Amino acid sequence: MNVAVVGATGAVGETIVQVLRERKIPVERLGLFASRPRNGVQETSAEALEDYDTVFFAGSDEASSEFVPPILERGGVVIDNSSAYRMRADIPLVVPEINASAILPEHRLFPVGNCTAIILCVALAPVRDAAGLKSVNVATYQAVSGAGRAAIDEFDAGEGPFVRNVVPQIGEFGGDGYSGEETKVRDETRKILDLPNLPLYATTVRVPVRTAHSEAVFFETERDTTIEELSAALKRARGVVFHSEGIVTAREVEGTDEVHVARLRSAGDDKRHFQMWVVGDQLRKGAATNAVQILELLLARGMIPAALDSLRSFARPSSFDYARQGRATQDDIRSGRHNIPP
Ligand code: 2RA
Repeated sequence: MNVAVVGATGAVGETIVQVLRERKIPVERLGLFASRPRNGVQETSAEALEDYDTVFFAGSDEASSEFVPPILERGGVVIDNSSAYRMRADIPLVVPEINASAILPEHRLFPVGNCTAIILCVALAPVRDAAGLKSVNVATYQAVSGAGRAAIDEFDAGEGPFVRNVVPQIGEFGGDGYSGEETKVRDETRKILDLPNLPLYATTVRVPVRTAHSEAVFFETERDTTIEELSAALKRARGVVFHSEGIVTAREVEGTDEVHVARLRSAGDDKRHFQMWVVGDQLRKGAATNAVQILELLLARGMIPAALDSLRSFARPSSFDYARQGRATQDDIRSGRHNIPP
């Protein structure tokens, strides 16, 4: 299987390359592309991408809009971290822990959701399943690396708008007063959780943290529930690390693939209002790891024909995480559960 990464010099693109290696994805040839060529990274062009079966995009919406269609026309598979295709009704927005079943055999294009929305959804899906979700209010504390490589470099140099600051605007404001990020979080969370009418209000804020997004989440359930029931659901949930005591902070979760939930508590006496603190590395689970998990699902389902030969010659025990865990079933592999640490 030949794999290309477009936007390979960006924060997400670099992390995709790292996660592909870590998870031992059977890649025969890895092509790195960016808008400008440099040290082993080629300039992106439709012709250059013709040699690749599977292409990850981690660049601008414009790059995805231009280069994705020709890849799909020739039968290639695209996993796209831009927002260009996320809200198309005919295209699933997959978070493997939550909605792997949304993938159909004919699908070739897989957008990866907004990082803040993915982290939020991994924490909210167990709540939805345990007691239903009636409404959500979230305030975010988003890392500078979510704004891209240039913002990180500026921040590391002690410069730019995020040093000694808290900035309550991510993206442009719309006519309703919500920022682009807030609108994405609302719309994509509804799509991923399959709750199209969920009342969800976000305030998204950039804070002087290098990596990992934190989210203060207030939610109302459909049914009466308890801290015990919700704790049990979160403990069981794939991809969640539940902290029944203490706190968890952004710096501690840098470089990890799980979404951490702490400070679950009641917000009233009616058994339907609760709050929790949610933290996740947005470059990994919020972007690169989610993208690579989608590829793992496609490989396990035989949806990347060019990969079958390399998979056959690939040493089975090391090819997927399930072997490392040594306890996944075929069903786990098909549904993607094998990729999620216990
Ligand atoms: C951010 N959610 O943090 C976005 C990712 N680009 O700005």
